[in-house]
Parts: sequence; C-alpha cells; structure tokens
Amino acid sequence: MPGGNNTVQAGNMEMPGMMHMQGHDSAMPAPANKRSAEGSKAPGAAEVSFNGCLTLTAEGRAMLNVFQSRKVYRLEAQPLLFSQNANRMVHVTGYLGSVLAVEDPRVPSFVVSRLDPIVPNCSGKITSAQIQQAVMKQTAVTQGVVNMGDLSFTPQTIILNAGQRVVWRNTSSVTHNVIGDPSQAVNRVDVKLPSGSRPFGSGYLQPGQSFSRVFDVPGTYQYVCTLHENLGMKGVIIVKAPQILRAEK
Ligand SMILES: [Cu+2]
Repeated sequence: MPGGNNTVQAGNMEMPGMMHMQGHDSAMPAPANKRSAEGSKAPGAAEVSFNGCLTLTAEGRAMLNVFQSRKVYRLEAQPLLFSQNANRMVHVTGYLGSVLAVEDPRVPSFVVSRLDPIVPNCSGKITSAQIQQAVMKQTAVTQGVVNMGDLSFTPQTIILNAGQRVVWRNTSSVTHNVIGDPSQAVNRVDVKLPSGSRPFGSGYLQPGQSFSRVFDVPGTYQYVCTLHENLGMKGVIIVKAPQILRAEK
C-alpha cells in the first residue's frame, strides 16, 4: 500500500482568513486554481473553508463550531441543508460576513456556498489527521474511475452523486472482478448494498478490460474482487443525494 500522498495536502486543512497567494512559480501550484475561478461573488471577499461541527440552536439557527478552535460562525444557506447535517462534522466553503444584519457581533456569519459532511458525528476524539483524510476523500473525486491494481481498488473509497457512473479499469497484470452481490462473495459480510439497490457483478476482467455501472440509489456500497477478497481487495462507493448534501448558491 503506497502511503506517500497522505501528507501533500497538509496545508489545506483549515484556512480562516487565508492570505491571498501570489502566483509563485515554484511553490504550491494547485490549490489556488479552484478558488480563482469562483472569486467574483463579493468584491474583496476571499473564499475560505472550515471544518467544524454543525449544530442547530433551539431557534433553528445553524452554527459552526470550528474544529480545534473557539471560533463560532452562524451559517447561512438553505435550511434543509443544515437540518440534514446537524451534529455532524462538516467541511464548509464560502465567504465570511453577510449582507444581513449581524444579530450578535461576537458570532460572525459565514455564507456557505458548499457543504460536505465528513464525519457523521461531532465526537471530540476525532484527530485532525482523520478530518484531513475525510476531506481529501470528499473533495478529491470528481469522476468515478477506479483502477484495479494487483490487490487493490484505487481509490478504495469513491464518492459520487446519485446518477453518476463508476468505471473500473483493470490496470494490473492479473485477472480481477467487481462483485457487489453478497451471494457471490467469499464472505457474505464483505458485500453490503443500500436497500433498494440491485446486486451487480462484472464477470472476469482480464488486464486492460473495464466494467462500469451507474449508481442511482444513494447509500454506501461495499464490494469486492472475489478472487482476492481474502487478501483484502475490497472497495467502497458512497452515493450521495446531491440535492440534499450539496448546495450551490
Ligand atoms: Cu482481484
């Protein structure tokens, strides 16, 4: 298992009040690209991201308690988005400040343009490394391609919106398969599907061959390569209902 990429995004964790980066040729080329494309909403307002626990007050206000910080923001966006994600650790991207009157100057507002749930609770036992890993999983995947190595699916976990297609490519030199059917698995418990979804299987995939499937039913899918299941060749697909978990303003 190669672990070399895990440290690359360390600087991306939490960036309240992030400085504008000048276009240095040598350092950190990638992260700035995404931001510059979206920076036209509020003049002077730089898009920033936070990780934190989303809670709802008795009055129904959405608050973000920033991870490993005393900072609290009142979140603004679609109420549905917040009620679906209450008491979860979330990754929010958006803008500081608001056009609305600030009710409590000690609690600044944060206008959410995008929200990704990253951990289904707000346990204090979560480490920043785990948060970072979860954020990377959430944000890294834009297209559903899974490469099949000698004994692994890469990425092992892929996150999609409902209706998207996953393509598995056998990029190794050995035969594999993709099995999301408990009755075909070596160990039934290795395969799990959301209720309402249909089992699937690719048949044998020789080196160079591929298989694809569209995922319409939201939920978590655990699948295996039955030829290497006992050696740990397992994968996970998380299919999200986009209208609930993602808000584009
Ligand atoms: Cu295999």
